[in-house]
Amino acid sequence: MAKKEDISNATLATLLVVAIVVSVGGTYVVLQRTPGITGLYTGTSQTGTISFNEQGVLSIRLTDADSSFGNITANGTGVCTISTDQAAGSGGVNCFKTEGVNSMTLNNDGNVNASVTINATGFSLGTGGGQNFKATDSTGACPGAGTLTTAFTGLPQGAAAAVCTNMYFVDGDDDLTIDYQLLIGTDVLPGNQTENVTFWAAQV
Ligand SMILES: [Ca+2]
Repeated sequence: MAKKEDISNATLATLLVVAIVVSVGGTYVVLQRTPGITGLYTGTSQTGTISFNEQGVLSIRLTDADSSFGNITANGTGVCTISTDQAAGSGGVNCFKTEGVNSMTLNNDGNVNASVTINATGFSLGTGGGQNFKATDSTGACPGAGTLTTAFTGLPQGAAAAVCTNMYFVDGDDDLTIDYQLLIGTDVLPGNQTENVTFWAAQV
């Protein structure tokens, strides 16, 4: 009987250890799987964030990049003054041209307003010669007093001159009409001349 009791005690001891291990382990697993076990609730609303960063694009384009005067015929009695906003055969002083109204159109196709300037490579225009430009805003692309060069102004070969200090980009309000005026001296020899004109944009 004594031997039988010893075996029973050992068995009971082993079962007790196994029971303790199972109990502690089970409690640990339950604690790991139970959300909000701390008892701190978050309430009935939660606030997160959504974000983005709009990228500014500065871009202008000439949707009409040609302002040919065509053939100019001077009477030789004084400086020829003529411009691209005049009809063929009329409006010139001491000269006329074969090309009708032939302006350029500048468009702001970016998504930021731009300060626009202009310069050119230059013609050989003789004694008393020179060239001018002007901008016309027919779409609301350059609102605000003093921001648009509306009268013929010297077209420089060096430092660019202001066209519009705050040109809008919104579609439908983003076009400027550009015209040019030439003053051609009587000592200019016959022949074809071409120059490049460049518009420059800076973000405002
Ligand atoms: Ca044109």
